[in-house]
Amino acid sequence: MRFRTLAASACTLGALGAAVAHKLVPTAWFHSALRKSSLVEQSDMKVELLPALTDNYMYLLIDEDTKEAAIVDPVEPQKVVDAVKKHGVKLKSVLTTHHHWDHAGGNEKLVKLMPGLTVYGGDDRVGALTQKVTHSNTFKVGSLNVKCLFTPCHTTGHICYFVTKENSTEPPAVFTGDTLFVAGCGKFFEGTADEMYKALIEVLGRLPPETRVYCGHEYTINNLKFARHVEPNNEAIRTKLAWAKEKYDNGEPTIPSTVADEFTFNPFMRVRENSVQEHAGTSDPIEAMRSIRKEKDSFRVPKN
Ligand SMILES: N[C@@H](CCC(=O)N[C@@H](CS)C(=O)NCC(=O)O)C(=O)O
Ligand SMILES: [Zn+2]
Ligand SMILES: [Zn+2]
Repeated sequence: MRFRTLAASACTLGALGAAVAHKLVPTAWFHSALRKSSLVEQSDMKVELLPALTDNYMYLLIDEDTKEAAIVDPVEPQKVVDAVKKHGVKLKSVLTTHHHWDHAGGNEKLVKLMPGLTVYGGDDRVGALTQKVTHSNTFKVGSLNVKCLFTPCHTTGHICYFVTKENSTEPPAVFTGDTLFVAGCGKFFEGTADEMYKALIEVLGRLPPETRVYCGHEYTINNLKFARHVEPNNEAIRTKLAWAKEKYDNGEPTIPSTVADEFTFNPFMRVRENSVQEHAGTSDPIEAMRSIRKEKDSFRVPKN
């Protein structure tokens, strides 16, 4: 059983080859098997982080007032059904960030397991879509307000979901899929540096600074190693990297972060800073965005 899992994982390493695989895969396998779920509890909303696949996250969002819930990117539907049962909540909706299989690939199975769900998304390629949304559309999850933020670039139909509770003193939440990661951003598969600049700086960057950021993947350590390469003298990056390694070693998530924190260590959120622009060899923030994304696409992540 164990051997088969390792063999399958090795295939996905492609060009790295079998020699490297036999050293790397057991560690990665060990960690992905041990990834813990975790619960962020506020009096207005709860968010349960549900690890899925190798490094994806699904998020169960619970409105404490009504016990109604939504699930973000339910790629492993059975885990969602189990979590819904465990919390004793009424699952009403699916919030799909984008159509890629590692995010939307469980939608069809989930609606079969739990008929009647509203499936939100911003792209006709999203499986089982019932409610197509675009920028500034709003809807409710129980008493929580959800606002759709259109952030095209990783894909042309990418949506982030911003969640608030009226009159609450607690921080809002944003589910950012493959647009904003902790210390990184998604690849520009279907868009441009200009679009990612708008998404990160003008849309997500203008949310309240305390907003908790729940992203689509656990990429934090690799992202911070690239961030350190861009800004070797940024102490916030080094501190966050040491913290993230400790979390990883305990099988714990590095999520959520906050919008304010992202501005201190995420190079893609820092393209207006001199240090990032100097590294990119430009004084234009959009050119800097283009340059560091291109560089990260072929960045060889160091061991330490
Ligand atoms: N570099 C990724 C490879 C997988 C990948 O391409 N992921 C997509 C999202 S499914 C992405 O946009 N990654 C952002 C990045 O590599 O900086 C990893 O660390 O495993
Ligand atoms: Zn994606
Ligand atoms: Zn993804």
